[in-house]
Amino acid sequence: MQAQIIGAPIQSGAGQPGCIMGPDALRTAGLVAALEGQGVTVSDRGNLALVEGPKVTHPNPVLKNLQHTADWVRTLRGAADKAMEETDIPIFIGGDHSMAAATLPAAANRAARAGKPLFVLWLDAHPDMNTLESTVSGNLHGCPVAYAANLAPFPVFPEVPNPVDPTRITMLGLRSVDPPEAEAIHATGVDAYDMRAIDERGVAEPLRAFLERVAAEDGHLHLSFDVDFLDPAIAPAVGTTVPGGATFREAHLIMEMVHDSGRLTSLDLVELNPFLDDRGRTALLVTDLVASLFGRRVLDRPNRPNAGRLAA
Ligand code: 4U7
Ligand code: MN
Ligand code: MN
Ligand code: MN
Repeated sequence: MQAQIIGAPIQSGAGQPGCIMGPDALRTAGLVAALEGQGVTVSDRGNLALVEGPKVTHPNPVLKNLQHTADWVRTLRGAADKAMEETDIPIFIGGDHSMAAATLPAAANRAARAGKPLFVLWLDAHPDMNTLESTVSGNLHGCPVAYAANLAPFPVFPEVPNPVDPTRITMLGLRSVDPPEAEAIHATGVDAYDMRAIDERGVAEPLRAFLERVAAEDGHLHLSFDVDFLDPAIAPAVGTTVPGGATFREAHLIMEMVHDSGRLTSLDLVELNPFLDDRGRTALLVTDLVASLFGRRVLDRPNRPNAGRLAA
């Protein structure tokens, strides 16, 4: 299996700086070796360079870094559409979650070309379903799902020829949802499991049902992993920490089950802010989770006495 790594050092969609260092921190933590250790042939394409695009404006004055983020989304969209053609599994390393405004439409384009439905597994404390009108913070990393699913006009971003079907999106880990986002989840039929649902049911049951749907419909599967899905006690390197997140084992189990499904077709690793990390532990944890996602089993894990202290 072949994978391409595409670094997108974008931070203008987030409320605080630092995600620009995300791709390099993931490489430093050993992302390429983790993939190669699972037999993946990796081509690391390095970090993208921003290409400035057409001038965009919007009447909502609260929107932050609109031009810069729009330029990034356009730049990454071009690279993502290309990577989708070239490799089995494009891995987009960020960078803030506004990246998904490029990677989701690109994944949907590839699925449409293949005549398959696209499913999205969204692991995040937040649904990122704000519109350019509903966002209160003005941070565009809170908007990519609304854009990619065509829930509202986003004239500042490129056209979306193949909108993502909201009923084929499963979200796990939600615990910070704005009122317009809650409304959008209900109105569109996104399959959303907040942390209360996970407390009651665990991650395996809803995830198994989702993966069975993907298999039954012979779908493509894009996994968008926002580091704030994890509990901040084990993953401090995020700008938008919300207490009560996924545990170490819940996160690994999800990765192991997605691997076993054999369905993964593209991946985002986003929102890592190394400036806020504690001796690289969050970057190391994410890298470890990627190893599980590509097939490392519990019994194959190196038994490093200090690994638990580092990663958990
Ligand atoms: B992330 C938020 F208000 N909803 O819009 C917003 F809570 O990519 C948070 O999931 C967005 O980290 C978080 O600013 C975006 C806020
Ligand atoms: Mn997010
Ligand atoms: Mn989030
Ligand atoms: Mn975040």
